[in-house]
Amino acid sequence: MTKSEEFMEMEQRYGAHNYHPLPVVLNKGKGAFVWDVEGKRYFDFLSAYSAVNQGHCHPKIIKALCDQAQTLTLTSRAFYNDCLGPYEKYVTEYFGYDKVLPMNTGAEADETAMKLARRWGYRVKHIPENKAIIICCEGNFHGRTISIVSMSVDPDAYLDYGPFTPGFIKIPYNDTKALAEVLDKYGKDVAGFLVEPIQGEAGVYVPDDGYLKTCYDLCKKHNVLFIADEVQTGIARTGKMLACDYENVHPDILILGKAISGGVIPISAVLADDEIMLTIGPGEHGSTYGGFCLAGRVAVAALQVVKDEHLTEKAEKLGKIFRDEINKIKSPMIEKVRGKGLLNAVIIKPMNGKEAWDVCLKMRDLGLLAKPTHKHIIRFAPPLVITEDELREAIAIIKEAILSFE
Ligand code: IF1
Repeated sequence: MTKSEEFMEMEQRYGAHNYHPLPVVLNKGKGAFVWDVEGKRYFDFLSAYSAVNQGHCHPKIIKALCDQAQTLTLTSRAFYNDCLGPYEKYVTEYFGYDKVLPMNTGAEADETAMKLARRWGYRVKHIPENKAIIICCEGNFHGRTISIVSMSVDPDAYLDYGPFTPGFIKIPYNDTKALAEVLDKYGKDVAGFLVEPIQGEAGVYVPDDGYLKTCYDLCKKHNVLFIADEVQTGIARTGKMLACDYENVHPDILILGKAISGGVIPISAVLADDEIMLTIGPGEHGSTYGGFCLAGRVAVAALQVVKDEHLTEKAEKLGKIFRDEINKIKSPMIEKVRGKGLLNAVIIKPMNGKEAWDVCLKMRDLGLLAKPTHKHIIRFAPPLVITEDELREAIAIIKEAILSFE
């Protein structure tokens, strides 16, 4: 039995079976690369679902982690510390909001945003008690808690997890008419509209130009909060600091996660101005590790790397090269390429009994890791620190893998 097989068998035996990983066992990461336990190097084209935008084990982020870890890791929010205030100042100025509510995972941040929207709905908009509605989009992915899967239309996400949280109206994504109709009918009881600027899990579904701005304007017309889940699209991934920046939309509530820590520790954040944020008072929400010392130091370092290394501009430039080059590959397997910046996906048309999973296995053999989402869509999202030469080398691997099935 190889070392890889040993580790895979251990996970099978002792771990819950809530994932179906690609058969590869990693034990090292640096920049755009990861290595398996047999020492083979791979391009990482998933970046832990856009958490590792700054590249694996970025020295400046790791230094911030190690320095703080040897000093003070966690005080809880029962006391003040010298990390949280500086982080809160940094991140609110970075994105242009009055305040931040620090949490740990993206799902917790989405839950926090929904609680804030409901609180604002009752205490500022004066929606009748327990009548607040949040509008969400079909095809969404906001995490895996019971309230979040109550918004899902994906049976894998919600089946046999009921009963579900009430108060959600689902509308088709990329459909401003549907939003307008729901707001005309229920607007007075609607607290917020929760949307991903690009739907990641749905297969990097990029909405029409103007979609976000039109939705934002409809929300303003009906005194409804525009809530952007930028957990996956944020932090330079799409070629702008936030995907909402493409349409100059400033969300009323901004949800961040993943790359806010550069893939080092779980950090998420909910940003909003005082009218919304101060509807939650002491003892009314929180988390043991939310905004803890390590998070404060790591997040500042990780966000500074994004600016210092111009990762937004890089993602924009390299994303165009990626889509142009993939579109040049002449293969009936490539049905469509879509994305923005370095958040892209290729829709694979099965051929000769081979499908997206087989393409991913072949790419693995050739030294590149990516994984299908929804069977026929392969997401390609390398760390934003990848160089143009490395990107072109990776594209050559993708091309060789796809053409190998002809
Ligand atoms: C897994 C998907 C992606 C997210 C958006 C909130 C969250 C996520 C837009 C929750 C998390 C992760 C979860 C991860 C796989 C990955 C994923 F396939 F699950 F759907 F990226 F598309 N909002 N997405 O994308 O953040 O609680 O996970 O920190 O394995 O579940 P989280």
